[in-house]
Amino acid sequence: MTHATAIRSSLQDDSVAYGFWLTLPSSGVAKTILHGHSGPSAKFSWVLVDAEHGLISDHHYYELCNSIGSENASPIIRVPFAEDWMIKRALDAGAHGIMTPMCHNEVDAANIVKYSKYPPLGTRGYGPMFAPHSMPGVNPGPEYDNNINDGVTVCVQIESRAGVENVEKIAAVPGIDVLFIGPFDLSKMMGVTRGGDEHEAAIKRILAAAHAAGKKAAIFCTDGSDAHKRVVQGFDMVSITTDVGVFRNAMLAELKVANGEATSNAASRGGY
Ligand code: 3PY
Ligand code: MG
Repeated sequence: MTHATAIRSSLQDDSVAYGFWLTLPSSGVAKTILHGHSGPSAKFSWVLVDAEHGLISDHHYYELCNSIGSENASPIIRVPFAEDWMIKRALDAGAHGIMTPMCHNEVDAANIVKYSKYPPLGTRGYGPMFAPHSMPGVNPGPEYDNNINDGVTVCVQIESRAGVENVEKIAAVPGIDVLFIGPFDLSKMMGVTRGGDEHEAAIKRILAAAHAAGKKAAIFCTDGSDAHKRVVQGFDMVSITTDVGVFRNAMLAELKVANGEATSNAASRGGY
């Protein structure tokens, strides 16, 4: 039996898996967004805990994973680099999935799978004393140990010209679950305009390669309309936006209203 994490269930259902980027090391921020959904019929099934570019590091992982897991969403930790010890630390703290930046070829991809799985499939070292705490209903011991190789969601970022050129071979690597596009690095690494023809052609190639190999395709989006466009295009998993992006935009929009430069179109609020 595979652990039915929120992200795994959502991807298996063939429904779109919506998530957002957490760059601040704050359970309060994560839970404020996740807790008690009222409004949209869709819900967030995952949160990307960004230890590559966010202000999050190793010692924040455990608390963040538990807070996110307690809201029936999956913490996916983006480690700073695809190294075995970084992936091990993320999984041992309770990540339901890992994401690695800059997967350039099938050798990178095979190593990432190897670091994410216990023997005989891989080389993950053993010591999951804390890992099941973020997985409601999963007991420590054999229940976690015997199922986590299949339960962990392995996401690799395709965000370089080499990654695109090798994407069919990357997608074919057993144990890779999700090809996750980083559109900003992709444009910079390819030396092309973000949103231009070459960039969009690369994105389409990654999407097609993932699906041809029976894998899932995901992409980082800047806002809801960007995400909607990608859902219509056929992406299985989209990150809507980032915590700090939303805070800044919303705060500046309210400042404009207060200053008389704009009229509010947000729902009026009666409290904090
Ligand atoms: C990119 O766009 O490069 C990303 O990795 C998204 O954070
Ligand atoms: Mg990137």
